[in-house]
Amino acid sequence: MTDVAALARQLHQAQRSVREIDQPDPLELADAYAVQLALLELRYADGERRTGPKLGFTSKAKMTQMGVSEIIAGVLTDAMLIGDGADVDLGRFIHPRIEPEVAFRLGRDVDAANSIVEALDAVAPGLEIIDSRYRDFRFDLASVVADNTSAAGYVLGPWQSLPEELGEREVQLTVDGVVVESGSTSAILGHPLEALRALQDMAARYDIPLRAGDVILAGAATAAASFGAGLVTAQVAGLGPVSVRGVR
Ligand code: OOG
Ligand code: MG
Repeated sequence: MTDVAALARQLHQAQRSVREIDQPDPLELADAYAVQLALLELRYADGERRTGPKLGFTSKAKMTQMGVSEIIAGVLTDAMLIGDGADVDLGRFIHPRIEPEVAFRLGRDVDAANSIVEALDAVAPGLEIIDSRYRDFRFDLASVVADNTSAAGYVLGPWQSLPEELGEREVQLTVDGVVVESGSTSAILGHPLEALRALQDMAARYDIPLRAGDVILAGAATAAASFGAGLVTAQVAGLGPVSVRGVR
């Protein structure tokens, strides 16, 4: 049986000490979400505040890159937020990767009686820094859920009101001006709003809160790139760019 508290402590320590750990013994998905919750409690006890949920593996590109086949959810905190265009010290991370995201903001609470799509009040281009706490960035579905879906940092471009249509928008990830990944918002479960509907389903199953003001990352449309020194920019057509600079 999984020792939920012990694995949460190990993962928390790995993140804080910037040291990778071995993958845990196989665990059930429900236990993995319990570990994630316990891990977040440790971060809250350190003074961090939850800022919203994030989705993982909502695109084939990501599933194929990591060898998994199911959508997962994690939690963002204020300590993970990095300003648009800011420098970030790569020493904070074990083996960071970076990926383009579409970010949404909730204007009101969502529960079973109302639709998440109707509760949205803004959208922004985003970047997510992921940093598995597991050796060599290798994991199975349950172990990455326990590790809060590799969440390590996120950057938001300017918030803007929701456009009529968000499907089939070109997504590009560039490093020092060179395109390293490209795709389309339609890679995110066919449409980013489908990812949000999937999140609402998961929220019911796993008791995930969806609150006014929450920031939601819908999941990367492309594979992640390794994050080293240099300027990384994500562009989502019509939403504009968002950037972060890795520094050593
Ligand atoms: C897990 C996180 C996946 C996404 O956008 O698909 C994710 C990982 O790849 O380590 O954030
Ligand atoms: Mg992501």
